[in-house]
Amino acid sequence: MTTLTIDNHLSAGYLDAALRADVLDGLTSAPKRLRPAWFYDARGSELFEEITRLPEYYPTRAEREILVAHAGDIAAFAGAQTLVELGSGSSEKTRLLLGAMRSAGTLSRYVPVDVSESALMSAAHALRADYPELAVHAVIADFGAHLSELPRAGRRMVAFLGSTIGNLVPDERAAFLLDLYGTLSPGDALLLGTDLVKDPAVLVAAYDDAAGVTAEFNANVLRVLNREMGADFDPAAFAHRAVWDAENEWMEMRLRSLRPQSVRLPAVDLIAEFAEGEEIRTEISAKFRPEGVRAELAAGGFDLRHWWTDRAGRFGLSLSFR
Ligand code: AVJ
Repeated sequence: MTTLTIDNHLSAGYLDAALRADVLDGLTSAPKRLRPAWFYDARGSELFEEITRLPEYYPTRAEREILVAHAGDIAAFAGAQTLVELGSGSSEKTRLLLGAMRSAGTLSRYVPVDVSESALMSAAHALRADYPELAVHAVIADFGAHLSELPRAGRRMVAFLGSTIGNLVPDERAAFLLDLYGTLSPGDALLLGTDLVKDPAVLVAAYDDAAGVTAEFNANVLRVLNREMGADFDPAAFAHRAVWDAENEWMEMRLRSLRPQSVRLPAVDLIAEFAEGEEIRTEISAKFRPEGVRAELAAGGFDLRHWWTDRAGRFGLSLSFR
């Protein structure tokens, strides 16, 4: 029988306080910004799942192609009993890894880590049928803040897929990798998905799809602020923008105010003033080069030993060791 354990590191007030602090800081900065973590309420998580099926949004398919081809090698190289997955969401690609680790005869425990309790619960329940012998230890946590509280027993592989690391700016990535290094033991592995630098037209299309799903996803953050903070954003008064920053080699999503407007945010006692055309940066999504991935990992103490891409060379998956 599957055993299911749940650790909750997010007290009722934690997310609320983090949201308020972040929104106050971000909307009083110039230029205005919000953290991409706030996209992912239930609706935002659904919209992201929809994005992963869009013809323009290649990263999910490209990463899945790599996992289909190499999950067996990954399981053999890592030799881990525990798979820890950061930002596990729906845990869909995870099945490829779990299956390979089970075939390799090493798998005993899966530790999905996510801020979304609903995503964790449905993923854990969906796995029970297919992996009756697997111990699932779900951790509700902000992986930026609670890395040191992850369960430690046995050799571990930490999977951080989907290029979610690209949501962090370089300084944050460095801090994250050092933190992660600190919580791992020698021989533990890091499986890291990184979207690669490519033709900007391909990138812009991936973040500005023809069906408008990404625009909906972007505007959803305003609905989250309205609901959680009693704000009065009019989502229709902002336009979705996807911009390639060639110098930093990252995509930016922005929301551009279509007219001058004042927005009330009673929860932080703020009235945010927007000029016509003023933008909020809602996400960066860094794109990587193989040598950059290796260097960032090395600076964090990780030795990159295996590197795979999809056939079209759009996405990279690396396996490094502590
Ligand atoms: C889940 C953060 C990897 O940056 O590509 C998709 C989120 N944003 N479309 C990404 C996203 C716009 C995605 N990550």
